[in-house]
Amino acid sequence: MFGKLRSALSRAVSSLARSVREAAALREIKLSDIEDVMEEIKLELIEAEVAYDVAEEIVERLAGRLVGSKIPRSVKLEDHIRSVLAEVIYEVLGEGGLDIPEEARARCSPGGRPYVVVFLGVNGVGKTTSIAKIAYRAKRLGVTPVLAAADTFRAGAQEQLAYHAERLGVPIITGRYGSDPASVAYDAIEYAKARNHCLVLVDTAGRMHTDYDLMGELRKIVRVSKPDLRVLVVDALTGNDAVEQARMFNEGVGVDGVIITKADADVKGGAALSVAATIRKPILYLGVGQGYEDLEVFDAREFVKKIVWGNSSQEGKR
Ligand SMILES: Nc1nc2c(ncn2[C@@H]2O[C@H](COP(=O)(O)OP(=O)(O)OP(=O)(O)O)[C@@H](O)[C@H]2O)c(=O)[nH]1
Ligand SMILES: [Mg+2]
Repeated sequence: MFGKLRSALSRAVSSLARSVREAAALREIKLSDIEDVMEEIKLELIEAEVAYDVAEEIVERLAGRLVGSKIPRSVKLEDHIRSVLAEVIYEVLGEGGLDIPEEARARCSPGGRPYVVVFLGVNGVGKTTSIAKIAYRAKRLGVTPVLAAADTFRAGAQEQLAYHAERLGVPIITGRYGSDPASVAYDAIEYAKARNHCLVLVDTAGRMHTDYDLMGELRKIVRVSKPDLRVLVVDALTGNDAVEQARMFNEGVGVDGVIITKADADVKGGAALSVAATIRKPILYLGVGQGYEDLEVFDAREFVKKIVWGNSSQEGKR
């Protein structure tokens, strides 16, 4: 995963080390020592599908930290640069988020309102699959979620979610095709309240982020179901388009957290970083395959370690 981003960062460390080695031995680092190499690093990041603005922010923060600094003699130059780079990326990326089933369990109270999560995103990004994975995770934690099949738009969507509900042994509220998706979400919440379920996961129809009618429909679902969390699902493989989607959904409906799917097939790795940095919302999970277990809680520190130091314990498995 993320090989391209990792090698771009690794090259960045080597080039920076080369250009500051002499300067650092004699005096403080000046902007002129690193200007060229900063431009090179920016381009490398963009090639790894880091959004332009985000690449620029990383490079500016990096220069801000290095210019005027003296490298302590006691540390290896490359290691020093690497830890500065890791800090910068961590700042730009932000913290990870919460784990939905854990959160639902923590807030659960008899007779209380269930924890309601609405999933948003364009067609085929993996909304329904991610819901099934979270339902699986919730069940293992002893929380039985109610699924709301509020995609009454795409043929087969109801059956697709019902198939997962049956396999996972969790209740589902469905609706007729063409019926109001907001009412399906509402019914699922009422069902959960009546039977003391702590979590409701609302599936919605995929839509183009440019489709304002459908955006309006999503806003209605959100108004009616008053979710505790609006989760945007984006596909890592769509690269820069994922950033555009994030911006549009965040402005059009509001987004509280993000799931990046298909990270297992993503060699570039820029999307995760760019989406979180652009809308300043936490990444909650990475989708890493098609099975129910293929969902990783996103750990920002671990992610940064993986892409900057490249020695994660997870890495050997892929
Ligand atoms: N490799 C991989 N495939 C995934 C992942 N998440 C979802 N998929 C696949 O992506 C395809 C689309 O997933 P869906 O869950 O149907 O996507 P959706 O967003 O609900 O699609 P619509 O309902 O049409 O908008 C399926 O073939 C999934 O198996 C992932 O993390 N990794
Ligand atoms: Mg779907």
